Amino acid sequence: MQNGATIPLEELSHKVRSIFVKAGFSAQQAESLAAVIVAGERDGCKSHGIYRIEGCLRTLKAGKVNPVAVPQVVADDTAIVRIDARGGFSNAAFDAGLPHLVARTRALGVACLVINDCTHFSALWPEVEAIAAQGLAGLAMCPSYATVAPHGGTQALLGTNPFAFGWPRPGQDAYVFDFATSVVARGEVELHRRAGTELPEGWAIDSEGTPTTDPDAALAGAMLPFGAHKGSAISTMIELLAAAMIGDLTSPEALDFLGTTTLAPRHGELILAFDPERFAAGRAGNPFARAETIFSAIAAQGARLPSQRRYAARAQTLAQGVILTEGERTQLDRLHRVGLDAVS
Ligand code: NDP
Ligand code: PYC
Repeated sequence: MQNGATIPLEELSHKVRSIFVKAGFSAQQAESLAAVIVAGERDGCKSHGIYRIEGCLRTLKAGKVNPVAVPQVVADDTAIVRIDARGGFSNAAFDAGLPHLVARTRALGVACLVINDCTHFSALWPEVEAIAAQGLAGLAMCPSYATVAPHGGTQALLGTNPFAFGWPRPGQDAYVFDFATSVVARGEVELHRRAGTELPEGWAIDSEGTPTTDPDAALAGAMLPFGAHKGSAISTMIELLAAAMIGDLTSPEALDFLGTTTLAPRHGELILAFDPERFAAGRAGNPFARAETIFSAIAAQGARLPSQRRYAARAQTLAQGVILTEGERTQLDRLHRVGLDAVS
């Protein structure tokens, strides 16, 4: 095997779960954390895969996450389901809230999940994919901490603020996109730093506001929004909807609260779900069939759908296991053996 060795998915899940349990996370928190991290490795999404374990442990060691938080669900007969994550990671909170979100969306046609007071580091596609698996369309967004300069600015202010959408496709994988509203996720910059490689041009500026391809200078300076003023505005919208509107921390507030970008930030998250059949009721055409017309027309031009690469990576992993480098396997073993003492 070139550059690595395969490990069965179940073995990796077990190992990641037990790293978290040994470090002091409850079974509920460890299960949800391991699921999202292993899903990242399974689908070839390295920026939110096993390399994030260290960050989770560092955040725990610094006392900035509640490892035994039991998310509290507040669901009534309105369209807003609230989850108080109690300072735990967002993942257990989402898992606890999903059945309520689905039930309210089926009852009302549209509903949302507000997660408050969570610690957040993960990709959002597992969440919109889980909503799409219920036959619903989903939108998820959250702030982060101030690491991105607004278009035309020179200093970090916005977060990398991810934005994800899922649309169910009966009988096949959902249409899903999920991206940072910065040019790339900050995790990609960190992976370049670790590999000792230069960043592509256009990703970042240094602390003086000058364009840079040096990952260290970029991490000390600011990343840039994708699509210039357009990404900057979408990122600002996320600060408004998924922070100010839900009574939780904006990206600059999250950075002030935490005081560092080396730990996972505390803030909230907003997730919306829509029942396409309820919206289309009484109008001509089946929304799922009409969606397929669009997807086919995209493919007919030779373009690919978002998540197509990810689903292909997943199929390969399910057949062969996860490929990890020797360095990754050594680090996993070390985290398993040494626990919190392995991180500073
Ligand atoms: P990418 O730019 O790698 O990819 C974004 C999306 O675009 C994916 O759905 C991807 O599908 C799709 N895509 C990529 N290339 C193409 C193409 N040529 N044609 C069609 N679709 C394409 O993502 P980012 O680096 O911006 O973000 C990575 C992850 O980081 C996200 O999962 C995000 O949630 C996470 N993140 C989390 C944050 C947090 O605070 N929790 C903050 C910022 C980011 P595919 O996967 O199939 O390539
Ligand atoms: O990759 O940009 C990122 C990120 C920030 C917080 C979690 N992920």
